[in-house]
Amino acid sequence: MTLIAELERAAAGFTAALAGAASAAEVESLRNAVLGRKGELAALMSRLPELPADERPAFGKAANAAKERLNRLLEERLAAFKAQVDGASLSRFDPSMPGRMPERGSLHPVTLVMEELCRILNNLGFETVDGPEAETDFHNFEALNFPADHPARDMQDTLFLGDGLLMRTHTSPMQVRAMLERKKPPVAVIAPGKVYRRDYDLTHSPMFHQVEGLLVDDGVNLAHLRGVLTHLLRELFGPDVALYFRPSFFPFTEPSVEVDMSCVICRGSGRKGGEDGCRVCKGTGRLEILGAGMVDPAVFAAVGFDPSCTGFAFGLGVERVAMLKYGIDDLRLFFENDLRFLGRFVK
Ligand code: FA5
Repeated sequence: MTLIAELERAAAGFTAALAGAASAAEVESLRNAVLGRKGELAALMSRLPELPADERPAFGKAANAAKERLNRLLEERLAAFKAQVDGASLSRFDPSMPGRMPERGSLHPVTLVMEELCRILNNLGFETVDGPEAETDFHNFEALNFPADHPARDMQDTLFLGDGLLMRTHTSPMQVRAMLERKKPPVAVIAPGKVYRRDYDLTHSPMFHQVEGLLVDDGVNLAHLRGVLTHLLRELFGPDVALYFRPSFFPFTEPSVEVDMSCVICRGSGRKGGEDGCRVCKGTGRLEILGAGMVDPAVFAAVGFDPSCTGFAFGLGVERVAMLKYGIDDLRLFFENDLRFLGRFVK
């Protein structure tokens, strides 16, 4: 029998065996036996030198064509077996089985509160501004009426970077930048961001977040400040929240106030569940929530505004608001990245 006839017989045998194969595994073993490196086809090819030189190209061509055709047939047969298996598993599909839910992420609680604060204040017309976290002494202290030897600098444990730079200790330097940029009133801005102090305990962290607000315009007074803060805190904590202004001191505001609000847990009663002392407000019925005041004329002078301008500023700690809003009593939880804690905020 000629070599080419042997090739045709092998191809016919392979086609018949493929048609009779009962499983994908059988098809795979046929692949090895016929098309594999030591298979029938390879053995025929190795006999090429037996042919006269002028017949070799025709045989080579026929062998390659057969190999291609058989490969295609084999892949078709394998695909048919796979489709059968898929069909069978689909028929076992139980639509009443509970699904496997993908894990869902959420925004960090501090981000959620920060975004809510900004949304409420943006709706009142305050524009959001940004500024550097590594600040100059001028923007963080000097322009805010803290001269170099002012004892009020001791209130904030500053992380100094050298070369006149420091990690900003509050968001107030951004109000200085906003006034310098705008050059004259009106100014209505909020400045959210990270701030840094050498501080660490249950309620203090070395990095935390503040949102600062500033309004400078004709005839701005404490009543406007009270109106804005009342709206802000009621939007955040509910319509029954009461506000209390206590005299305080900040170098950059005069008069300055510390703002308390009625306790969100005991609703200002100081008692909880028949007990005497509410744990959150320690029985006082009030919670300290933010610092504020009328902008000191010295600040206006430092940024080149007319010192007779009028304006108010306020600043609050975002973690503090988030702790009250979500009933969290350890601020460090915010920064431990524990998914059991963060998972509580998935909507
Ligand atoms: C200030 O930082 C002022 N710049 C706020 C201000 C702005 C007053 C404009 C007047 C006008 P104070 O140091 O009190 O103020 O900080 C504000 C809030 O930041 C505090 O009420 C507290 O909620 C929060 N806070 C302070 N230190 C920490 C800390 N280490 N960790 C977490 N929150 C803190």
